[in-house]
Amino acid sequence: MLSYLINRFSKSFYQIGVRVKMLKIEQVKVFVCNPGRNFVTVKIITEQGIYGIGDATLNGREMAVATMLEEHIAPCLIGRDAHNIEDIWQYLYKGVYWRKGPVNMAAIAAIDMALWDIKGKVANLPVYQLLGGKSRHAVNLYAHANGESISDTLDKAEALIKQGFKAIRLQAAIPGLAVTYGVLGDKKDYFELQGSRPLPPEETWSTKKYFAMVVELFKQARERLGDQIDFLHDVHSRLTPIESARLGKLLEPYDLFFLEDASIAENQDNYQVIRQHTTTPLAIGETYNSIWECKSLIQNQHIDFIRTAATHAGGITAMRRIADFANLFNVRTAPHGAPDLSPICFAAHMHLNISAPNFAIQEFVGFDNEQLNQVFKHNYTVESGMAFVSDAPGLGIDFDEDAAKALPYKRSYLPVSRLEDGTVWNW
Ligand code: CS2
Ligand code: MG
Repeated sequence: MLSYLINRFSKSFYQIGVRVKMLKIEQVKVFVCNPGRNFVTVKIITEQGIYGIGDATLNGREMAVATMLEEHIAPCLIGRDAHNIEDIWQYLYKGVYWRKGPVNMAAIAAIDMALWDIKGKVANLPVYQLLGGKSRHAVNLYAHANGESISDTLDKAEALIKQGFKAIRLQAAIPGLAVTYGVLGDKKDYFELQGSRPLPPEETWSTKKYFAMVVELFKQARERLGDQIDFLHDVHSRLTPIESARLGKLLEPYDLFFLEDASIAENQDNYQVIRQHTTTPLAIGETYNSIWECKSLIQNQHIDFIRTAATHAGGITAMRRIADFANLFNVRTAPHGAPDLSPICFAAHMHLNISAPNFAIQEFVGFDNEQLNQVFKHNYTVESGMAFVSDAPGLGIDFDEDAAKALPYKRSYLPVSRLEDGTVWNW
Protein backbone atom coordinates (compact mmCIF):
# COMPACT_ATOMS: atom_id res chain seq x y z
CA MET A 1 0.00 0.00 0.00
CA LEU A 2 2.75 2.39 1.06
CA SER A 3 4.80 1.80 -2.11
CA TYR A 4 1.65 2.34 -4.21
CA LEU A 5 1.02 5.71 -2.55
CA ILE A 6 4.68 6.80 -3.00
CA ASN A 7 4.50 5.79 -6.62
CA ARG A 8 1.19 7.62 -7.21
CA PHE A 9 2.43 10.73 -5.39
CA SER A 10 5.77 10.89 -7.22
CA LYS A 11 4.02 10.52 -10.62
CA SER A 12 1.55 13.32 -9.85
CA PHE A 13 4.39 15.46 -8.41
CA TYR A 14 6.22 15.09 -11.72
CA GLN A 15 3.05 16.07 -13.63
CA ILE A 16 2.57 19.17 -11.47
CA GLY A 17 6.25 20.11 -11.93
CA VAL A 18 7.20 22.75 -14.51
CA ARG A 19 8.22 21.09 -17.77
CA VAL A 20 10.30 22.84 -20.41
CA LYS A 21 8.37 22.87 -23.68
CA MET A 22 9.98 20.94 -26.52
CA LEU A 23 11.67 23.10 -29.13
CA LYS A 24 11.25 21.06 -32.29
CA ILE A 25 13.87 21.54 -35.02
CA GLU A 26 11.97 22.28 -38.21
CA GLN A 27 14.69 23.29 -40.66
CA VAL A 28 18.48 23.19 -41.03
CA LYS A 29 19.80 25.61 -43.68
CA VAL A 30 23.39 25.69 -44.94
CA PHE A 31 24.98 28.69 -46.66
CA VAL A 32 28.36 28.93 -48.40
CA CYS A 33 29.13 32.55 -49.20
CA ASN A 34 32.16 34.63 -50.11
CA PRO A 35 32.22 38.09 -48.43
CA GLY A 36 35.91 38.45 -49.33
CA ARG A 37 36.62 34.76 -48.59
CA ASN A 38 34.44 31.63 -48.26
CA PHE A 39 32.46 30.88 -45.10
CA VAL A 40 30.10 28.01 -44.31
CA THR A 41 27.19 28.96 -42.06
CA VAL A 42 24.44 26.83 -40.53
CA LYS A 43 21.03 28.13 -39.47
CA ILE A 44 18.77 25.89 -37.34
CA ILE A 45 15.14 27.00 -37.24
CA THR A 46 12.65 25.64 -34.68
CA GLU A 47 8.91 25.20 -35.00
CA GLN A 48 8.47 28.28 -32.81
CA GLY A 49 10.52 30.36 -35.28
CA ILE A 50 13.48 30.72 -32.89
CA TYR A 51 16.73 30.15 -34.81
CA GLY A 52 20.41 29.80 -34.10
CA ILE A 53 23.52 30.10 -36.27
CA GLY A 54 26.88 28.31 -36.35
CA ASP A 55 30.18 28.46 -38.24
CA ALA A 56 31.29 25.40 -40.25
CA THR A 57 34.08 26.98 -42.30
CA LEU A 58 36.91 24.63 -43.28
CA ASN A 59 39.36 26.63 -45.35
CA GLY A 60 39.72 25.11 -48.84
CA ARG A 61 37.24 22.28 -48.15
CA GLU A 62 34.04 24.30 -47.62
CA MET A 63 31.82 22.27 -49.94
CA ALA A 64 32.79 19.02 -48.23
CA VAL A 65 31.40 20.34 -44.95
CA ALA A 66 28.33 21.81 -46.63
CA THR A 67 27.56 18.38 -48.14
CA MET A 68 28.18 16.64 -44.81
CA LEU A 69 25.65 18.98 -43.27
CA GLU A 70 23.01 18.97 -45.99
CA GLU A 71 23.21 15.33 -47.05
CA HIS A 72 24.13 13.47 -43.88
CA ILE A 73 23.42 15.53 -40.76
CA ALA A 74 20.43 17.81 -41.40
CA PRO A 75 17.93 15.00 -42.13
CA CYS A 76 18.72 13.40 -38.75
CA LEU A 77 18.00 16.62 -36.84
CA ILE A 78 14.50 17.42 -38.10
CA GLY A 79 11.95 16.86 -35.33
CA ARG A 80 14.56 16.67 -32.54
CA ASP A 81 14.37 18.88 -29.46
CA ALA A 82 16.84 21.78 -29.92
CA HIS A 83 17.15 21.98 -26.13
CA ASN A 84 19.05 18.69 -26.02
CA ILE A 85 22.46 20.04 -27.01
CA GLU A 86 24.47 17.31 -25.29
CA ASP A 87 22.36 14.46 -26.67
CA ILE A 88 22.56 15.86 -30.22
CA TRP A 89 26.34 16.29 -29.86
CA GLN A 90 26.72 12.66 -28.70
CA TYR A 91 24.32 11.49 -31.41
CA LEU A 92 26.37 13.21 -34.13
CA TYR A 93 29.77 12.25 -32.67
CA LYS A 94 29.36 8.88 -30.96
CA GLY A 95 26.31 7.85 -32.92
CA VAL A 96 28.28 7.50 -36.17
CA TYR A 97 30.98 4.97 -36.94
CA TRP A 98 33.38 7.36 -38.64
CA ARG A 99 34.29 9.74 -35.85
CA LYS A 100 36.47 12.89 -35.71
CA GLY A 101 38.19 14.47 -38.72
CA PRO A 102 38.05 18.11 -39.85
CA VAL A 103 34.96 17.81 -42.08
CA ASN A 104 32.86 15.88 -39.57
CA MET A 105 33.82 18.04 -36.60
CA ALA A 106 33.29 21.36 -38.41
CA ALA A 107 29.78 20.19 -39.22
CA ILE A 108 29.09 19.09 -35.64
CA ALA A 109 30.61 22.34 -34.38
CA ALA A 110 28.23 24.50 -36.38
CA ILE A 111 25.18 22.55 -35.21
CA ASP A 112 26.41 22.85 -31.63
CA MET A 113 27.00 26.61 -31.84
CA ALA A 114 23.54 27.11 -33.35
CA LEU A 115 21.89 25.10 -30.56
CA TRP A 116 23.67 27.13 -27.88
CA ASP A 117 22.53 30.26 -29.71
CA ILE A 118 18.93 29.01 -29.58
CA LYS A 119 19.18 28.05 -25.91
CA GLY A 120 20.45 31.51 -25.03
CA LYS A 121 17.63 33.15 -26.95
CA VAL A 122 15.02 30.99 -25.23
CA ALA A 123 16.56 31.69 -21.80
CA ASN A 124 16.90 35.36 -22.79
CA LEU A 125 20.54 35.21 -21.64
CA PRO A 126 23.89 35.58 -23.42
CA VAL A 127 25.51 32.14 -23.80
CA TYR A 128 28.30 32.96 -21.32
CA GLN A 129 25.67 33.17 -18.57
CA LEU A 130 24.75 29.55 -19.37
CA LEU A 131 28.44 28.62 -19.07
CA GLY A 132 28.76 29.99 -15.55
CA GLY A 133 28.96 33.75 -16.06
CA LYS A 134 31.99 36.02 -16.30
CA SER A 135 35.44 35.10 -14.92
CA ARG A 136 36.88 38.44 -16.19
CA HIS A 137 35.56 41.77 -17.35
CA ALA A 138 36.94 41.54 -20.90
CA VAL A 139 38.83 39.24 -23.29
CA ASN A 140 42.54 39.77 -23.92
CA LEU A 141 43.37 39.88 -27.62
CA TYR A 142 46.53 39.53 -29.65
CA ALA A 143 46.73 41.26 -33.03
CA HIS A 144 48.82 40.46 -36.11
CA ALA A 145 51.76 42.56 -37.35
CA ASN A 146 53.01 41.23 -40.69
CA GLY A 147 55.66 43.07 -42.68
CA GLU A 148 57.71 42.96 -45.85
CA SER A 149 60.80 43.47 -43.70
CA ILE A 150 61.68 43.49 -39.99
CA SER A 151 61.38 47.27 -39.78
CA ASP A 152 58.05 47.22 -41.66
CA THR A 153 56.75 44.57 -39.25
CA LEU A 154 57.85 46.63 -36.23
CA ASP A 155 56.25 49.76 -37.73
CA LYS A 156 52.97 47.84 -37.86
CA ALA A 157 53.47 46.54 -34.34
CA GLU A 158 54.08 50.09 -33.12
CA ALA A 159 50.81 51.23 -34.74
CA LEU A 160 48.94 48.41 -32.97
CA ILE A 161 50.50 49.38 -29.64
CA LYS A 162 49.23 52.92 -30.22
CA GLN A 163 45.73 51.38 -30.66
CA GLY A 164 46.10 49.82 -27.23
CA PHE A 165 47.13 46.24 -28.10
CA LYS A 166 49.49 44.73 -25.55
CA ALA A 167 50.04 41.42 -27.34
CA ILE A 168 51.17 41.18 -30.94
CA ARG A 169 52.04 38.31 -33.25
CA LEU A 170 55.06 39.18 -35.37
CA GLN A 171 55.58 37.61 -38.81
CA ALA A 172 58.05 39.09 -41.31
CA ALA A 173 58.92 38.28 -44.91
CA ILE A 174 61.95 36.00 -45.31
CA PRO A 175 64.65 37.53 -47.53
CA GLY A 176 65.26 35.29 -50.51
CA LEU A 177 61.75 33.76 -50.54
CA ALA A 178 59.09 35.18 -52.85
CA VAL A 179 56.19 34.62 -50.40
CA THR A 180 56.11 34.10 -46.61
CA TYR A 181 53.26 32.70 -44.54
CA GLY A 182 51.16 35.46 -42.97
CA VAL A 183 52.70 38.33 -44.97
CA LEU A 184 50.18 40.07 -47.21
CA GLY A 185 52.49 41.04 -50.08
CA ASP A 186 50.51 43.28 -52.43
CA LYS A 187 47.13 42.24 -50.97
CA LYS A 188 45.24 44.75 -48.81
CA ASP A 189 44.07 42.25 -46.20
CA TYR A 190 43.79 38.52 -45.42
CA PHE A 191 40.40 38.36 -47.09
CA GLU A 192 41.83 39.48 -50.41
CA LEU A 193 44.85 37.21 -49.91
CA GLN A 194 42.72 34.13 -49.24
CA GLY A 195 39.54 35.03 -51.10
CA SER A 196 39.87 33.30 -54.42
CA ARG A 197 42.67 30.95 -55.32
CA PRO A 198 41.08 28.74 -58.00
CA LEU A 199 44.01 26.34 -57.64
CA PRO A 200 46.49 25.89 -54.75
CA PRO A 201 49.29 28.46 -55.12
CA GLU A 202 52.72 26.93 -54.50
CA GLU A 203 55.14 28.58 -52.10
CA THR A 204 58.80 27.82 -51.39
CA TRP A 205 60.14 27.31 -47.89
CA SER A 206 63.71 27.44 -46.60
CA THR A 207 64.39 26.77 -42.92
CA LYS A 208 67.89 28.21 -43.27
CA LYS A 209 66.61 31.50 -44.68
CA TYR A 210 63.89 31.55 -41.99
CA PHE A 211 66.41 31.17 -39.15
CA ALA A 212 68.50 33.96 -40.65
CA MET A 213 65.55 36.32 -40.14
CA VAL A 214 63.40 35.18 -37.22
CA VAL A 215 65.75 35.57 -34.24
CA GLU A 216 66.82 39.00 -35.51
CA LEU A 217 63.13 39.96 -35.76
CA PHE A 218 62.56 39.42 -32.04
CA LYS A 219 65.92 40.88 -31.04
CA GLN A 220 65.02 44.12 -32.82
CA ALA A 221 61.44 43.96 -31.54
CA ARG A 222 62.61 43.94 -27.92
CA GLU A 223 65.20 46.68 -28.58
CA ARG A 224 62.65 48.89 -30.30
CA LEU A 225 59.38 48.13 -28.48
CA GLY A 226 60.59 47.32 -24.99
CA ASP A 227 59.79 44.48 -22.61
CA GLN A 228 56.16 45.23 -21.70
CA ILE A 229 54.57 43.97 -24.91
CA ASP A 230 53.76 40.28 -25.33
CA PHE A 231 55.22 38.94 -28.56
CA LEU A 232 53.88 35.80 -30.21
CA HIS A 233 55.02 33.95 -33.30
CA ASP A 234 53.49 31.27 -35.51
CA VAL A 235 55.98 28.76 -36.92
CA HIS A 236 53.05 27.15 -38.75
CA SER A 237 54.39 23.61 -38.31
CA ARG A 238 57.40 24.12 -40.56
CA LEU A 239 60.23 22.96 -38.36
CA THR A 240 61.38 19.52 -37.29
CA PRO A 241 61.30 18.98 -33.53
CA ILE A 242 65.01 19.63 -33.00
CA GLU A 243 64.85 22.76 -35.20
CA SER A 244 61.92 23.96 -33.07
CA ALA A 245 63.95 23.24 -29.94
CA ARG A 246 66.81 25.30 -31.35
CA LEU A 247 64.46 28.16 -32.23
CA GLY A 248 62.85 28.07 -28.79
CA LYS A 249 66.30 28.33 -27.16
CA LEU A 250 67.44 31.15 -29.43
CA LEU A 251 64.25 33.12 -28.64
CA GLU A 252 64.46 32.70 -24.85
CA PRO A 253 66.24 36.08 -24.34
CA TYR A 254 63.24 37.77 -26.02
CA ASP A 255 60.65 36.26 -23.68
CA LEU A 256 57.84 35.31 -26.10
CA PHE A 257 54.32 34.91 -24.80
CA PHE A 258 54.20 31.73 -26.90
CA LEU A 259 55.68 30.05 -29.95
CA GLU A 260 52.83 28.53 -31.95
CA ASP A 261 52.77 25.33 -34.02
CA ALA A 262 56.51 24.95 -33.57
CA SER A 263 56.32 21.53 -35.21
CA ILE A 264 53.70 19.40 -36.97
CA ALA A 265 50.65 18.63 -34.87
CA GLU A 266 50.09 14.98 -35.84
CA ASN A 267 52.98 13.69 -33.78
CA GLN A 268 52.41 15.00 -30.26
CA ASP A 269 55.69 13.31 -29.18
CA ASN A 270 57.51 16.09 -31.09
CA TYR A 271 56.68 18.39 -28.21
CA GLN A 272 58.45 16.20 -25.70
CA VAL A 273 61.64 16.76 -27.71
CA ILE A 274 61.09 20.52 -27.91
CA ARG A 275 60.11 20.81 -24.26
CA GLN A 276 63.35 19.23 -23.08
CA HIS A 277 65.40 22.00 -24.67
CA THR A 278 63.59 25.26 -24.14
CA THR A 279 61.50 27.29 -21.71
CA THR A 280 59.89 29.30 -24.49
CA PRO A 281 56.14 28.71 -23.94
CA LEU A 282 54.55 26.44 -26.57
CA ALA A 283 51.09 26.63 -28.13
CA ILE A 284 49.30 24.28 -30.52
CA GLY A 285 45.82 23.10 -31.41
CA GLU A 286 44.23 25.00 -34.28
CA THR A 287 44.25 21.91 -36.51
CA TYR A 288 42.95 19.58 -33.81
CA ASN A 289 39.41 18.30 -34.15
CA SER A 290 38.84 16.66 -30.80
CA ILE A 291 39.99 16.47 -27.21
CA TRP A 292 41.70 13.18 -28.03
CA GLU A 293 44.37 14.95 -30.12
CA CYS A 294 45.04 17.39 -27.29
CA LYS A 295 45.10 14.79 -24.54
CA SER A 296 48.74 13.68 -24.31
CA LEU A 297 50.18 17.17 -24.92
CA ILE A 298 48.05 18.54 -22.07
CA GLN A 299 48.42 15.76 -19.51
CA ASN A 300 52.19 15.59 -20.07
CA GLN A 301 52.39 19.39 -19.87
CA HIS A 302 54.38 19.50 -23.09
CA ILE A 303 52.52 22.68 -24.05
CA ASP A 304 51.42 25.82 -22.25
CA PHE A 305 48.46 26.92 -24.40
CA ILE A 306 45.82 24.94 -26.26
CA ARG A 307 44.59 26.72 -29.37
CA THR A 308 41.62 24.71 -30.56
CA ALA A 309 38.87 26.59 -32.39
CA ALA A 310 35.17 26.06 -31.74
CA THR A 311 34.61 25.56 -35.48
CA HIS A 312 37.27 22.86 -35.83
CA ALA A 313 37.12 21.06 -32.48
CA GLY A 314 33.38 20.35 -32.28
CA GLY A 315 31.76 23.53 -31.01
CA ILE A 316 31.12 25.15 -27.63
CA THR A 317 30.30 21.81 -26.00
CA ALA A 318 33.69 20.38 -26.99
CA MET A 319 35.71 23.54 -26.28
CA ARG A 320 34.53 23.76 -22.67
CA ARG A 321 35.58 20.12 -22.11
CA ILE A 322 39.02 20.81 -23.57
CA ALA A 323 39.38 23.93 -21.42
CA ASP A 324 38.41 22.06 -18.25
CA PHE A 325 40.79 19.19 -19.03
CA ALA A 326 43.60 21.65 -19.80
CA ASN A 327 42.94 23.47 -16.54
CA LEU A 328 43.88 20.34 -14.58
CA PHE A 329 47.41 20.57 -16.01
CA ASN A 330 48.04 24.34 -15.90
CA VAL A 331 47.46 24.64 -19.63
CA ARG A 332 45.59 27.79 -20.66
CA THR A 333 43.35 28.41 -23.64
CA ALA A 334 44.33 30.66 -26.55
CA PRO A 335 41.67 29.99 -29.19
CA HIS A 336 42.55 30.19 -32.85
CA GLY A 337 41.13 33.31 -34.49
CA ALA A 338 42.21 33.34 -38.12
CA PRO A 339 40.40 35.12 -40.95
CA ASP A 340 38.88 31.80 -42.06
CA LEU A 341 36.94 31.47 -38.80
CA SER A 342 33.78 33.50 -39.24
CA PRO A 343 32.58 36.21 -36.84
CA ILE A 344 30.16 33.56 -35.53
CA CYS A 345 33.11 31.46 -34.34
CA PHE A 346 34.63 34.58 -32.82
CA ALA A 347 31.34 35.28 -31.04
CA ALA A 348 31.28 31.70 -29.70
CA HIS A 349 34.86 32.14 -28.50
CA MET A 350 33.92 35.37 -26.74
CA HIS A 351 31.40 33.50 -24.58
CA LEU A 352 33.86 30.69 -23.86
CA ASN A 353 36.74 33.12 -23.21
CA ILE A 354 34.86 35.42 -20.82
CA SER A 355 33.83 32.44 -18.69
CA ALA A 356 36.66 29.86 -18.79
CA PRO A 357 38.85 30.15 -15.65
CA ASN A 358 41.98 29.26 -17.63
CA PHE A 359 41.44 31.47 -20.66
CA ALA A 360 44.61 33.37 -21.60
CA ILE A 361 44.33 35.18 -24.91
CA GLN A 362 42.30 35.28 -28.14
CA GLU A 363 43.80 35.68 -31.60
CA PHE A 364 42.16 38.65 -33.34
CA VAL A 365 42.61 39.57 -36.99
CA GLY A 366 39.81 42.14 -37.02
CA PHE A 367 36.73 41.95 -39.22
CA ASP A 368 36.90 45.41 -40.76
CA ASN A 369 35.81 44.08 -44.12
CA GLU A 370 32.64 45.76 -45.33
CA GLN A 371 31.16 42.77 -47.18
CA LEU A 372 31.83 40.58 -44.16
CA ASN A 373 29.95 42.92 -41.87
CA GLN A 374 27.02 43.02 -44.30
CA VAL A 375 26.65 39.26 -43.89
CA PHE A 376 27.57 38.82 -40.20
CA LYS A 377 25.93 41.37 -37.90
CA HIS A 378 27.81 41.53 -34.60
CA ASN A 379 28.01 44.04 -31.84
CA TYR A 380 31.08 43.09 -29.80
CA THR A 381 33.43 45.98 -29.19
CA VAL A 382 37.24 46.13 -29.02
CA GLU A 383 39.00 48.65 -26.76
CA SER A 384 42.65 48.89 -25.66
CA GLY A 385 43.43 45.45 -26.98
CA MET A 386 40.49 43.79 -25.24
CA ALA A 387 37.11 42.62 -26.55
CA PHE A 388 33.80 42.98 -24.70
CA VAL A 389 31.30 40.16 -25.08
CA SER A 390 27.76 40.87 -26.28
CA ASP A 391 25.01 40.72 -23.65
CA ALA A 392 22.37 40.00 -26.28
CA PRO A 393 20.57 36.67 -25.79
CA GLY A 394 22.38 33.76 -27.45
CA LEU A 395 25.70 34.29 -29.25
CA GLY A 396 24.91 37.96 -29.94
CA ILE A 397 25.46 37.80 -33.69
CA ASP A 398 23.16 37.51 -36.70
CA PHE A 399 23.42 36.35 -40.29
CA ASP A 400 21.91 38.14 -43.28
CA GLU A 401 20.79 35.41 -45.69
CA ASP A 402 20.14 37.80 -48.59
CA ALA A 403 23.55 39.47 -48.26
CA ALA A 404 25.11 35.99 -48.18
CA LYS A 405 23.23 34.84 -51.27
CA ALA A 406 24.47 37.91 -53.14
CA LEU A 407 28.08 36.80 -52.47
CA PRO A 408 28.28 33.22 -53.78
CA TYR A 409 30.98 30.67 -53.06
CA LYS A 410 34.17 30.88 -55.11
CA ARG A 411 36.45 27.89 -54.97
CA SER A 412 39.67 28.81 -53.19
CA TYR A 413 42.57 26.77 -51.83
CA LEU A 414 45.20 27.11 -49.19
CA PRO A 415 48.72 27.19 -50.65
CA VAL A 416 50.99 24.17 -50.98
CA SER A 417 54.52 24.55 -49.64
CA ARG A 418 57.64 23.03 -51.16
CA LEU A 419 61.31 23.11 -50.18
CA GLU A 420 63.74 24.65 -52.60
CA ASP A 421 64.43 21.20 -54.06
CA GLY A 422 60.72 20.70 -54.76
CA THR A 423 59.91 18.44 -51.79
CA VAL A 424 56.37 19.02 -50.52
CA TRP A 425 56.58 20.60 -47.08
CA ASN A 426 54.24 21.73 -44.27
CA TRP A 427 52.52 24.95 -45.27
C1 CS2 B 1 47.16 30.64 -38.71
C2 CS2 B 1 45.93 30.53 -39.55
O1 CS2 B 1 46.12 32.37 -37.52
C3 CS2 B 1 46.85 31.40 -37.43
O2 CS2 B 1 47.32 30.98 -36.36
O3 CS2 B 1 47.73 29.41 -38.40
O4 CS2 B 1 45.75 31.74 -40.22
C4 CS2 B 1 45.94 29.40 -40.57
O5 CS2 B 1 46.95 29.63 -41.51
C5 CS2 B 1 44.58 29.35 -41.24
O6 CS2 B 1 43.60 29.19 -40.26
C6 CS2 B 1 44.52 28.20 -42.23
O7 CS2 B 1 43.25 28.15 -42.80
MG1 MG C 1 48.45 29.31 -36.47
